[in-house]
Parts: sequence; C-alpha cells; structure tokens
Amino acid sequence: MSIFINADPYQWPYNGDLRPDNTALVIIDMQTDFCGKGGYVDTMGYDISLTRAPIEPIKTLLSRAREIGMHVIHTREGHRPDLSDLPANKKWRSQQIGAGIGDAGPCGKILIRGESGWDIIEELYPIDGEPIIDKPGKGSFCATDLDLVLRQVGIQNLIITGITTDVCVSTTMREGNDRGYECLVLSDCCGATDINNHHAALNMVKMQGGVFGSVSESKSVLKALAGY
Ligand code: C5J
Repeated sequence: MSIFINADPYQWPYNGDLRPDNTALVIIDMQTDFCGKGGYVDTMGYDISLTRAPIEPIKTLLSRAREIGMHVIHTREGHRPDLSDLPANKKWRSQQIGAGIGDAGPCGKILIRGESGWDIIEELYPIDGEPIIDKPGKGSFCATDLDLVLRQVGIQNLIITGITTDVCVSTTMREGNDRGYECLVLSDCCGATDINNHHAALNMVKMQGGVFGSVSESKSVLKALAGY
C-alpha cells in the first residue's frame, strides 16, 4: 500500500513508501541556545518568538511519532568545552555579533556541550531510545555518525523539523538529499531568526521539481499517518 503526504512540489515520499520503520522524524537543535531566553540567539539580539514558533507543532508531531513507533532523532549544535572543535573563523564571527561561542552567558557558556543553554528544551526532550546527534557544525551529517545511525535501522525517509530553517535545517536537508535520503521539511515545524529567510529557505527546496525534497506542514503529516 502506498502512502503519500500532501506536499509541494510533489506528494511525498516520491515512491509512496512511507512507514514508521523506514522514516525518521529529525528534530534539529531545539536547544535553549536557539530558542530560549538568555541563549545564543537571544544574546545576538534576534526575536526568539520566531524560533519558538515551531515548539508546539513539533510537540504534537513528536507525540504521534512516538505513538506509532516512528524513529525519532534529535540533534544539538555545540562545541567541546576545550573548544578544540571550534573553527577560529566561527569563533571570531560569533564575537563580532556579541555572542562569542565559549563565552559566559546567562545560560552558561554559549554553545558549549554540557552547559544548560546547549541542551534540548524540556518540551521536546528526548526519551530513551531516541538518538541524539551532537554536531559541531550546521549540517547534522558533518563530523557525526548520523548516516551510520540511520543506515543501521534502514531509514530511507527524513521528515525534517527544528531550527533554524535557513541554517541547520537547510544544511541538513541538503546533506541528507545528497546522501540519497528522501527529505521532507515542514514549514510550521521550523523557524528562522528572520521570517523572510524562513520563507526563502523553504522556497529553495521547491525549485527544479523539488531540488532537495518537498515541503509540507504538520497537519498533512498527521493526516497521512492517521492509519497507523
Ligand atoms: C544557527 C542552527 N543558526 N541551529 N544554528 O547558527 O541553525
């Protein structure tokens, strides 16, 4: 039986092979540093209501994914406390905008593993059995074992959510697509520090017949999964 999610520019997945056991809900960087008060994004002066907007839609989807036994993967961006995995240019750029990675902030050292700001927000905290991928960069496949984790359990489809749409979500979708994963991004389950960038990042996916995959929203996913 084929199952498709209503999506743009094509009904997803391309082959209708959508099952909880071949699909992962990927939740990117829902950390205090990206959507909490006193975190990295807040310290840079951006409006965190934009990066908090996807919390509730992701929560609903996460709960359904758990109910039907769909794979769930979480990611966290962050660096080692000794900063040995922090490129000098990334550090310098963060300092230019007044939120130096590794500097002390209201939620501990900014974007540093183990600090309170770095961890995933309580509302979406992983439960046992949900792998967490710790990544030093924007893409979730770069310098991580994500590809290995996905292949071990036969995952073909990635439903991508999280923050920020134009940075880590977009980079991860592009990396996943290049590795042959069938990717879907959900507009209401993502957010960016700039609303125009959010829309632009989603629009780029739709070019060339779906150059990186397809775009949908959580209600369409929930509808398609209603039979499970
Ligand atoms: C950023 C991310 N925006 N998680 N990180 O620097 O998108």
